[in-house]
Amino acid sequence: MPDSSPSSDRLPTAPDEVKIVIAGGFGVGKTTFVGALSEIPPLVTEEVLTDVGQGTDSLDGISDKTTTTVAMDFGRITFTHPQPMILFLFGTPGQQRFWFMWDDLCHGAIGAVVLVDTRHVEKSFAAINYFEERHIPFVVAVNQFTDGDRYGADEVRDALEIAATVPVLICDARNRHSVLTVAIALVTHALTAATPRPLTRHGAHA
Ligand SMILES: Nc1nc2c(ncn2[C@@H]2O[C@H](COP(=O)(O)OP(=O)(O)O)[C@@H](O)[C@H]2O)c(=O)[nH]1
Ligand SMILES: [Mg+2]
Repeated sequence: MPDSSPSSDRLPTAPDEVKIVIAGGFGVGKTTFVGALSEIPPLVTEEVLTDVGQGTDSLDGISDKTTTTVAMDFGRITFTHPQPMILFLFGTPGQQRFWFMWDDLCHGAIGAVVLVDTRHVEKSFAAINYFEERHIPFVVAVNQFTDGDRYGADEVRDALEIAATVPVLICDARNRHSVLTVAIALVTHALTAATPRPLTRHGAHA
């Protein structure tokens, strides 16, 4: 039977099991990203948006959004080539009021994808700060919403003052090939960056 698992010749030597975090502001496409990439039905802890979030969760530009992630999204993808590796995907809850969970979610992760919504790039600024401050490797994935302004990678890099060493990619969170490319870019970036130091339980480096 042909091997249908994703493959890439670009993956550097990696541990058998790798955890990555999918982060970014509210409504940038994190749940969509995990769902497009996961080989198992993603565990999604979505709740229907209610009045409780009114005034807190800005639906500006995402008025058709009816659910929100209250704990996390979880997915998994298995690589067999160039070596066996299981990638565990953890999507963060986007709303500021759930940020107390981020340190736990990021514990043991080799790095993060920060998704950026082209219509509201500023929504992902706090996520970028979070990973920068903790020296956790990350890549930025610009999610091109069809009805949004078409920001290019350079414009997003300038707008969010992203360091030249951080890869910025264009992606479509609904497209499996596209999100796979982003995930591989993150693993490559994280494993080729300076040897990461182990994280303490609180996300700070030991
Ligand atoms: N046009 C377009 N819509 C998207 C894209 N990614 C996500 N969406 C939609 O944007 C909305 C918010 O996505 P969601 O994954 O729930 O965002 P989250 O809050 O970051 O988890 C949903 O209605 C998605 O279907 C994309 O790349 N293009
Ligand atoms: Mg979500």
